[in-house]
Amino acid sequence: MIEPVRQWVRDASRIVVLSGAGMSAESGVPTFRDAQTGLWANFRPEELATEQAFRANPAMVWDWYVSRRRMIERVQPNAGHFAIAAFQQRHPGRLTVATQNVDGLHQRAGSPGVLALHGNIADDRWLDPPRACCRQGPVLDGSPSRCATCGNLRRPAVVWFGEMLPAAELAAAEEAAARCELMLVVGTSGVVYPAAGLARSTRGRVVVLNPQPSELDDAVDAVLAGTAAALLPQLLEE
Ligand code: BV8
Repeated sequence: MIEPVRQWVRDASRIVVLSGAGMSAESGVPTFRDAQTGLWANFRPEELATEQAFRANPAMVWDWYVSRRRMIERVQPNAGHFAIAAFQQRHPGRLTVATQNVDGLHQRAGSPGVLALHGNIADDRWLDPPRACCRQGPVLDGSPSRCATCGNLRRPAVVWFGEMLPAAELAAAEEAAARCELMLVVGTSGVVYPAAGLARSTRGRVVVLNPQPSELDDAVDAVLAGTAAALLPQLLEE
């Protein structure tokens, strides 16, 4: 099945890659379907990645992000990330990356203009709108820093469940999806919206790259059962 898809890549003047956690699995980043470990083993990501969870237990949720940040600092982009970036270098403006991932690995592989739909785990922001007094205090391990005057907390600059996606990135991704001839949906269970909805709203052909079945398989033109690091070099390298 890979040969027709290679031809679709050659024929497409506009391509979108919509990536999820499986894109980074071969870099050693656990996916969201993978069981949480340690202190968080009893929680589902949907329960931890929320404002409510953070307000209820800032230290526990903050610790989860600190441990994920430390793990992401130790990993590298994989052959799938590099195949996408190399294609973008060879064909400027022809391939757009819209990612659900917060690990920054597409950017570290050299992809330009990555649409980070769910933010970036390496960045922080204020939990409540910052006041004139809000100055970032010391980041003490185990708890988020807070403004010494008003107690405003620092939080990871990611999109939590129940929060709106960044409007500019989402609009750009919707525009790219509407205009592309081909969308490669790589390493996502297709469960989380509105990101997964991009695969259903595009006018182009849609191809899923995933070793397992996904929620999107019923609505796409082809499913390539395989991994990101194995399939993307085959599809994108001339
Ligand atoms: C929103 C950042 C509007 C945080 C993430 C009630 C109220 C409000 C909203 C909702 C609601 N009920 C439902 C919703 C919508 C909700 C949603 O979709 N929930 C799901 C669980 C049903 N969405 C939202 O809340 C979004 N916002 O709707 O706002 C709104 C606002 C206010 C009020 C009303 C409406 C925000 C969603 C963003 C959440 N943040 N991340 C953090 O990282 O901590 S999402 C997070 O989970 C990831 O970023 C990722 O997007 C998602 C996990 O999905 P995947 O990427 O697919 O990963 P997964 O592990 O599931 O799958 C991995 C896949 O890879 C598997 O298929 C596997 O087979 C495959 N794989 C494995 N190895 C490989 C591989 N593939 C290729 N190669 C390999 N080697």
